[in-house]
Amino acid sequence: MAKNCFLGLDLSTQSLTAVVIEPGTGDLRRHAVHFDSRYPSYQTSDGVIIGDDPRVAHVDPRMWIEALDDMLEWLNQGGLSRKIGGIGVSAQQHGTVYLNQNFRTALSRLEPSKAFAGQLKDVFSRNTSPIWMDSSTNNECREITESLGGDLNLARLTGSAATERFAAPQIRKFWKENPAGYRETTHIALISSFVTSLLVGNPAPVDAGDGFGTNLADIQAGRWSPAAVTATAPDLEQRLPALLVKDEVVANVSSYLAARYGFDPQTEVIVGSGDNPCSLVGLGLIGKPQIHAISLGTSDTYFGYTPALKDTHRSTGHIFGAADGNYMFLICFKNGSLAREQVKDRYGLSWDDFSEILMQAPPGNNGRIMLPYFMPEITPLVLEPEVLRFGGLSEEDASANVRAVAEAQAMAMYRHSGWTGRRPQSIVVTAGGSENHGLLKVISRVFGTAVCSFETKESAALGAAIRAAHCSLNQKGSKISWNELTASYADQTAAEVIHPSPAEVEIYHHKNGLLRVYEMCENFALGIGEPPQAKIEAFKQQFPG
Ligand code: XUL
Repeated sequence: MAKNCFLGLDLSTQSLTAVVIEPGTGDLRRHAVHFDSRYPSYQTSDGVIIGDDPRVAHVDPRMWIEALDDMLEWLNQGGLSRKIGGIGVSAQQHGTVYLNQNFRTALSRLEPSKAFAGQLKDVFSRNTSPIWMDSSTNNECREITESLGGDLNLARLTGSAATERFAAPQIRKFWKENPAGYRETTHIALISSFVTSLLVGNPAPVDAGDGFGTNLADIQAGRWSPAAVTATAPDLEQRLPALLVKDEVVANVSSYLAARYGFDPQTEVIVGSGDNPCSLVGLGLIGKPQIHAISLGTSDTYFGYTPALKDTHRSTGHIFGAADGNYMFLICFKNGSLAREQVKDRYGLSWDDFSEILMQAPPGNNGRIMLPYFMPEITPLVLEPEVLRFGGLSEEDASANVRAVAEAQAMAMYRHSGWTGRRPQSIVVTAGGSENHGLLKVISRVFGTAVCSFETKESAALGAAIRAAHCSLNQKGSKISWNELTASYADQTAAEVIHPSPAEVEIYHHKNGLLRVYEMCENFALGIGEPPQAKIEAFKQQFPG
């Protein structure tokens, strides 16, 4: 039986998605399992357990295991699993899974007559996993920053200043609050390495795409940093997965996976990675630093490929590893699609109405600005959620609020991505929100650049499948390039491209333009700047409706 297909699994915030590709044919099969509706007993809302403190965001990892069981069952029932030669895992980044000494033995003794879920109930030393939306570790971030010589030094060493959602502060908090639970923990996986472990039947390594998003790695050396590990918690390194800087085959699927879910025992599993590093591959951006990407998913992310590390002084944004052993930059915004949804629902609109309002809107919104911190925000760091309105933006005005949320999100991306170097020649937009043409139009005006949307919404799962194909085929000597593999899926020449007019761009980039107004509003809200009124008036005079 020829095994020409490759499987990408993406465990995102709200769902588990599978994409199966057959390189060379352009064929693509997809399937998704949604957490809230399918597993109500875990009481998640948009994939997360909602507690009283808006800064805390956890998930019971047993829910992810159930979803994996269901997905593997779907692949088996449809006859797909036996056609698969290699598997790549993508997952929401930064979440940590805490495992006890039963983990290894339970994986080696799985009985093929039963699903994963029932057999892995007792492998956890912590019942829930903090995920990327958690911002409850500000104290631990401060402690780690102090031990490692300040924000700039930490960003230079690990690729990021101490960041609330990252593994290091999360692990430190767990160790401080529950030392007995920490002692019981023998292995701390990232979500991507956890899912990979289930597929191969052993604790699996993590790649640099996900591993650099921990505040624990030395990104120059490509290994865990002894200083960062020591600053986090005692005896931590022995609990961490191995760190790989380049895609590699980790192992073949476990005998359990072959026996229960119909995979060929020779099916290879490559090292898992984060959803954003996988999207970079799925969008065809490896080796293309001139094109940047925006993912409008549960989080909004702005990212791009960088062939070499540049020594920039900065404390915002992140550097992660890319699939080819080079790097990518990323800036993450928590008030992404959920904030847009809040505004849409507040005014009883459909997504079509929302997009239409943006398509019709004159750029600039007459100087009216919203800071849409419905939840604690990552960029800029806002720990107490609050929605702020400036320039006479009335809460009753549906259209003005729709414009204000979309413009604020695009302007935050522009403002906080300046440190990454050259502005892009073009931007490709992916994930759910990329279907919204109004949003694409706003982004093109704010960035002053051509914008197109990516046809396949599941760019992370697609990227994971392409990474599996690239790694597996090249290890067998086939010398297939990233471009050849992505060409049939990431053909941006076929997409509709939006070009902004110079006059529209000027409304944001003029010295009295909306970007300057936005910056002042943001600084004012953060308590580091003057009230923005004068700048708003200057904008209105310069661009009177
Ligand atoms: C990136 C980030 C999110 C998650 C969820 O740093 O936190 O994009 O990966 O998708």
